[in-house]
Parts: sequence; C-alpha cells; structure tokens
Amino acid sequence: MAPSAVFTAHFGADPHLSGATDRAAINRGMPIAKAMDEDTLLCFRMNGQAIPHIHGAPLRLITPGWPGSLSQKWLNRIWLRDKPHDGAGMGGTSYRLPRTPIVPGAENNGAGFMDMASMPVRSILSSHAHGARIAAGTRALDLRGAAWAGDETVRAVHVSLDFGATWQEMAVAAPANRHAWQRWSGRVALPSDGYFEIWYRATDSQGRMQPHAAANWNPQGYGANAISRAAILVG
Ligand SMILES: Nc1nc2c(c(=O)[nH]1)N[C@H]1C(S)=C(S)[C@@H](COP(=O)(O)O)O[C@H]1N2
Ligand SMILES: [Mo]
Repeated sequence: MAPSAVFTAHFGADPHLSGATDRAAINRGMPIAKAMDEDTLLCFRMNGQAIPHIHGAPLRLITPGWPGSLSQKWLNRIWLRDKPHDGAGMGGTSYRLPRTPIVPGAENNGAGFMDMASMPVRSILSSHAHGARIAAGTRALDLRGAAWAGDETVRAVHVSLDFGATWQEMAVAAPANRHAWQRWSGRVALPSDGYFEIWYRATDSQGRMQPHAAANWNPQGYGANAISRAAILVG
C-alpha cells in the first residue's frame, strides 16, 4: 500500500436521512492501521446466513470495538485518503470527544475535539431486570451479565449491593475472540429483605474502570460508560 494511504472513507447506497438527493448520507473513515486490523471485516454473510437488509446487505463493513458509525452498511465504495476523511459524520462534534474536558452543558462546536477510537469499557446485567421483585427470605442472588472494552479485553467485573461501600469480584469468562463481549457471573449474599441496588462495574485490561459518573462530557453524549444500577425489592 502506498505510504500516502493514511485514512479510509466509506460510502453506502443509502440516501441522506432527509431524503434530499443533494446531501450525502453518513460516510466516515478511520486511520489505516485500524482498517488493516485482521478483525476489521468486509462481510457478505453473518453467522453463515445472509445479512438482513436492515443491517447492510449485500456488503457491510464491520469495525469492531470502535463507534458503530464506522461499520458502514450497504457499502459500495472505499476511498483511501492521504489525510483524515472529512465526510458527513466527521469533524465538529460528530463521534468526537474533547481533548481537554469542558464544562458539562457548555456550548462547543467541537473544532478542537478528537475522533473517538476504541470504545470505553462497559457492562450489562442480564439476570435481573431493574425493579425486579425477589421472594421474601432470599439470602443469595445468582448474577450474570456481559462486559466489553472495545479493542481491550475485560480484566474484572465487580458487584456492590451497598452503594459502592464494598465490592465483590465476579468470574469473567475469556472472550470468544478478541473483540467479543465476555460473560460474567457470580453469587452475592443478601443480608436481609428490603430495597437493594445491584451496582456492577467492569475493569479493562489496562486497569481502567467504569467511572461512577460519566466523564469527559461532550454535546452528543459519547463514551458515557458510568456504572449502571439495577434496583431490586426483596420481600
Ligand atoms: N450506510 C450506512 N451505514 C451505517 C449507518 C447509516 O446511516 N448508513 N449508520 C451507522 C451507525 S451510526 C450505526 S450505530 C450502525 C448501526 O448498525 P445496525 O443497524 O446494524 O445496528 O450502522 C452504521 N452504518
Ligand atoms: Mo450510531
């Protein structure tokens, strides 16, 4: 590849969301190193089956670990560029974060922001819905869920039932492949009947944890990976 190929640009067959024919639909791009990663795929099939049209058939780009907007659907053109791409969905506040944190709620046109790359660590709880009722007298909960950290792996998941005062480490399974979600599970003791919240927090392979509040505020809310809380009522 020519050394001048430093960035990609991807285009799809869809029209602009407004229907206007003189406006381009989203067309984003990424640094060439991510494009050349062996996990960045051009897909004709999904799990051995045809890709559903809504998900980009007949050809879709998959850029795992990075913002979903880099996984171009109905792909019909890739342009290799000698500078960062400047199409629809690039620049300004689109998929970009402040380099220096700004005051939450502040007006900002994103001129000094940087493109998002790997997504920050997140986790979900799949065993209990927010607001679940648990039978009176129950003294242990079997929890499970999944966690993911973009280009990184998940090193640990911890759970707190006392609003963050104490944390218990869960078991975390290895990822099925480098960019896959990882399942976690574990048993936690319930001290009594009553109101509890299940707080669950993943840590990535670099030691970065989900924060207690969303960090690096930005106008479009990207990267907000704060700890989630599921309320339960025992009894
Ligand atoms: N051609 C095209 N590709 C696109 C988009 C789009 O509007 N047009 N949206 C992007 C965004 S922002 C996301 S989050 C994902 C959503 O993919 P999904 O519908 O398969 O979940 O597609 C991406 N690829
Ligand atoms: Mo998106």
